Amino acid sequence: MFMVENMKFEVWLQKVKGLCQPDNVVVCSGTPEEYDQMWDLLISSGAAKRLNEKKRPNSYLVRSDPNDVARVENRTFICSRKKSDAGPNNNWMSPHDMKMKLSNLFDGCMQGRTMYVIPFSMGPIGSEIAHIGVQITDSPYVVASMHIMTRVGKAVSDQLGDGDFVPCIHSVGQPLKKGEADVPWPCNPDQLYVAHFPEERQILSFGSGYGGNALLGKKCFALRIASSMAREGGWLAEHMLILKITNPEGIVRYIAGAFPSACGKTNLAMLIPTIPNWKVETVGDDICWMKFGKDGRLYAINPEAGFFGVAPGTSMQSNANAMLSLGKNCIFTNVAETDDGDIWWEGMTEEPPEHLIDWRGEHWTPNSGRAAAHPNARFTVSAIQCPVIAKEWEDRAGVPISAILFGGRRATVVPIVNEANTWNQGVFFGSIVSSEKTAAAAGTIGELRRDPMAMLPFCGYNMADYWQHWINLGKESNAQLPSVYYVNWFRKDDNGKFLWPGFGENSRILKWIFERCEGNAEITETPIGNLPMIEGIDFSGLELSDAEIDQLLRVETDGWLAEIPMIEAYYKTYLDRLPAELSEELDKLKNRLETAKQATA
Ligand code: O2Y
Ligand code: MN
Repeated sequence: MFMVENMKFEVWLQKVKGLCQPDNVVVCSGTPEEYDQMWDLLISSGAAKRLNEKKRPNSYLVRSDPNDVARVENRTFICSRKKSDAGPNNNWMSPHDMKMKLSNLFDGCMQGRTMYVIPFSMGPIGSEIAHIGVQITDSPYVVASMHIMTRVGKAVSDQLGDGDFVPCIHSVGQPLKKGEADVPWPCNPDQLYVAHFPEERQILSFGSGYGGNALLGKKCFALRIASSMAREGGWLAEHMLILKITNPEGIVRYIAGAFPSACGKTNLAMLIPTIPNWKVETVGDDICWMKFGKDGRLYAINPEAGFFGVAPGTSMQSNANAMLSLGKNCIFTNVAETDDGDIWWEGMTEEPPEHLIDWRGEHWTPNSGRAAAHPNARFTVSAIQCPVIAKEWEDRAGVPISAILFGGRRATVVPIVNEANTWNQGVFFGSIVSSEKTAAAAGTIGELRRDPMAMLPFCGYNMADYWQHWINLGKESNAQLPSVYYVNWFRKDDNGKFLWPGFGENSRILKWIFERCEGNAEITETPIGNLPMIEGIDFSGLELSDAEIDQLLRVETDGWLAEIPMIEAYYKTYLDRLPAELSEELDKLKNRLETAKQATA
């Protein structure tokens, strides 16, 4: 049996074992043999199927329970001692009440099952930016997924030594009585809790085996708990991709970017530039931890080791590098299965196959009138399989960040790119990130959802305190902070047609940002921030009229003035915790817009 020699680990393990009462305990070694054993178990339980070896070597299709298909925000809790410390952005329960509830639920919850104990590193082992966690779980699917999404194995236990780690306890919440037959995907959605204890840095998750609810290194640790650790330690744990950009002269810059869901974050992270001789490579697609280096710059690591991407909509057109990553050694969850033992999802090909087995395991044809893959179907793949993974992606020192992008999905008002004049204005940009709702629910299309820094579901404490933390970092004496940009790829014309082609063409905007960082691009100062000069962006070869370019780069004074009361109302939800610096930024914006309006009246 694999051993971990750590006092805190030993004491905790015995306590959890006594509570959960598993039939067996396995401390995971992270070896390929262990990975294969998990799949043998998942195949024999009926949860997984090995795909056609010739088409998709060493890859598996998993079907979850139809009631356990996504992160469940309304069952996700921040259990800080004070409710106000969790903030209006989080569900809250007191640590005492949550522990009472969960100790009842965890009592005997692993009977008839094996308890797996997974020491894992978030970030390159030995990096000063990385941190270690240990996840206990009764799900072999979670073990296999953690092998891909995090670093698991002896090197992690060696690094841990007698040091500290974030304890993460997970159970699918379905014990087995003696002789009771298991179901393919055990779960307990009626008793689902994903609970975070930021003050004691602990995660307890019960009832779901899926994604962000169950792979506790990802959203739970790397964002919710880490954001709270980062506040204490003077660093940043962010919901950001990390890009490496190389210009034709070979100069390299790194950019981080936060975007709410459905804004093409993974596509941007793996973008193929359309402008000649520029190169874009991936460091991370979802999470970014940044700590100050001795030179005062922010150095970033991707704490994850894999991608857990949304499958539907991913194609050779939208994200060729993601598709090329998926040739082998993958897990596909809730996608459809083709007749030749491969996988398919909506958007993968222009024409759907004539027959499929859908994500629920039922026969499907194009006339079935329902999606073949679940809209939140996922691929899980090691980052190393991405053809454009940057060689620095595992650098222990991290990569120095030159620019931070914030962006949302906005059909109107917001220009394609806008540079903050100061750090505080950049924090203001992040605090007002918003996307139009794309859900078809009546009356919600076009309605704005504020998602500050794309962290609304992931900030482990009061969002207003989080903004204050960002502002305070700007006051660090030797800080050499990145410049901040707000981008909007989703501007539409008056007929509702997207003005900007997006995808690889976004490289034109990245080029301008890169050149700004190099000090080689001019700006126009405007009431909303610094906009590019028209000639500063390479629009060559795009079918864009002068009027359309003007619309992409215009300051819509009236539209912005109409935003002010909406931002004020949003800020009011944070009461007196709102940083004074953000109220000041809002006032200054309002004044500049009013002055501009009067000047043109
Ligand atoms: O539904 C889930 O559990 C996955 S959520 C997710 C997965 C990968 C990257 N980002 C997200 C997200 O919700 O931001
Ligand atoms: Mn995400």
